Amino acid sequence: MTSHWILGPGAIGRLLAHSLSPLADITLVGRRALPEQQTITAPEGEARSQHLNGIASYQLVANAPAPPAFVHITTKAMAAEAALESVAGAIPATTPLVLWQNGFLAQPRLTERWPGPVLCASTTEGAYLTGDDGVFHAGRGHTFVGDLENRHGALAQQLAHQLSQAGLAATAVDDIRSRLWQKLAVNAAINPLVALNGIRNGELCGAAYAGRVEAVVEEVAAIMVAEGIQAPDGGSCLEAWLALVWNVIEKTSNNKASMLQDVEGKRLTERGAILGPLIESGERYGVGCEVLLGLDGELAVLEAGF
Ligand code: KPL
Repeated sequence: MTSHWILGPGAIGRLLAHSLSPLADITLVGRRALPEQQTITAPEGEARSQHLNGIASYQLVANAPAPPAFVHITTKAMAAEAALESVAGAIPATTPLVLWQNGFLAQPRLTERWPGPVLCASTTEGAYLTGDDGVFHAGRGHTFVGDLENRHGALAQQLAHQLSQAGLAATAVDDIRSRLWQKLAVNAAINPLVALNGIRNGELCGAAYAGRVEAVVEEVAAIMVAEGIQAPDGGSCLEAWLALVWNVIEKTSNNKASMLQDVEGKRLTERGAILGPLIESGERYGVGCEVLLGLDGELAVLEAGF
């Protein structure tokens, strides 16, 4: 059986663990041990309980199970490097990593730093925690897997095959960098505005916010041109990015975006991983990013109060 360690037993981590568990040898690694009996509720409503092996990261070096075939890092973007550090002493430096973070912060840093293969996953699976022992698989999506330098296609295929067998539809791709930036563009247009205003995604269509969405997308579209990233439909003009963003807003109109959930829970947001790479790129290429800087500043003020 292929063995997978999953660092960060949040919603995506537990969804992965539950899905892979019947086919693979799973270990959930967190800062603290979770109840071993865990329940997942499927999008259709059916609940299933199973035993998931867990271990706290501080116990790993002394009690490490055999080295895994894959280490998945499913923490928030800003916690990914620390999560890897917490297990690095217990795994060979050739172990493949799989990064599930939003944005584009952890992916280039860990690709540069880790000697072994680093795969990145971009997923539209929806899940949220219902407690210490439960996760709700809110919506089925699709996961794309690849590495930033296109050197590990066979490994990406192997992982995509295993995820698909586990019921998480997945495809290995050779353009994961573009896919991560496309998702980042959408996240940048939606997440800060809904988090700052305490609204559901769909409310961005209203007159109070639509102009601000368009102002963000205008900057993002110009940065994407500088980065050489096309919209998923192949277009690179402002209209293509606007169409993408409005489409996601419509499809997720009732969602409480992840950044809003963080703000409501008084947790640090992923602004550094979502707005950070765009602002850095805008400044590097001399593309205006005043609106993005404004949102980042407003979020920083909000976070300072947590
Ligand atoms: O990915 C999302 C998130 O919440 O982080 C969006 C697309 C904004 C949907 O809510």
